Amino acid sequence: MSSRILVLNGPNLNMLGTREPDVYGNETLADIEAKSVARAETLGLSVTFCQTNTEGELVDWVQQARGEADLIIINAGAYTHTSVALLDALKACDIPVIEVHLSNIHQREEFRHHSFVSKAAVGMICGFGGYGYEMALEAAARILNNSSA
Ligand code: CA2
Repeated sequence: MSSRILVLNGPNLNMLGTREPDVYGNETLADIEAKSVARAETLGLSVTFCQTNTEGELVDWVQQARGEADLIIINAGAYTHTSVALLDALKACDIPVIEVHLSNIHQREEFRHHSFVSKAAVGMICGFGGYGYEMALEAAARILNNSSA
C-alpha cells in the first residue's frame, strides 16, 4: 500500500498566482497540487491536498490525521509565526511533519523568522517556490523508507 501524505496549506495560500508573484511565484495552489500529485505517484506515495483560511480547521485536520496519514507536509502560512494551538496539535499527532514555505522566510521581515511549526517538524524547506512541495515529498519518501526514493 502507498504511504499516505497529507499536505496542509494555511491562510491566503488560495490566493497564489493572483498577487505578489515576486515573492510567491506565478503558480496557483492548484498548479502546485497537480505537480505534487504527479511527483507523489513516481515516489509511490498518495497525496491528499487541502487548504483552509481557518486556524481551527488546520488543528482539526492535524488531529484527524492520526491513524489516517503517515506523514504531514504543512505550509501553515501566517499561522506558522503565531499558532501555539497548531504546534500543540502537530506535537500530539505522532506523525512526522515536514514544514514548507514558498518564500525564504529568513530573508523577509523579522516577524517571519520565527516558526512555531518548526518545533514539531523533522525539517523545513523554504525559498524554492512550489518546487519546495516536491522536495518535501522526496524527503517524505526517504523518511518513510520508500524503495523508490
Ligand atoms: O512563504 C510561504 O510559503 C509563507 O508561508 C506564505 C504566507 C506567509 O504569511 C508566510 O510568512 C510565508 C502567506 C501566503 C499568502 O500568499 C498570498 C499569495 C498571493 C496573494 C496574497 C497572499
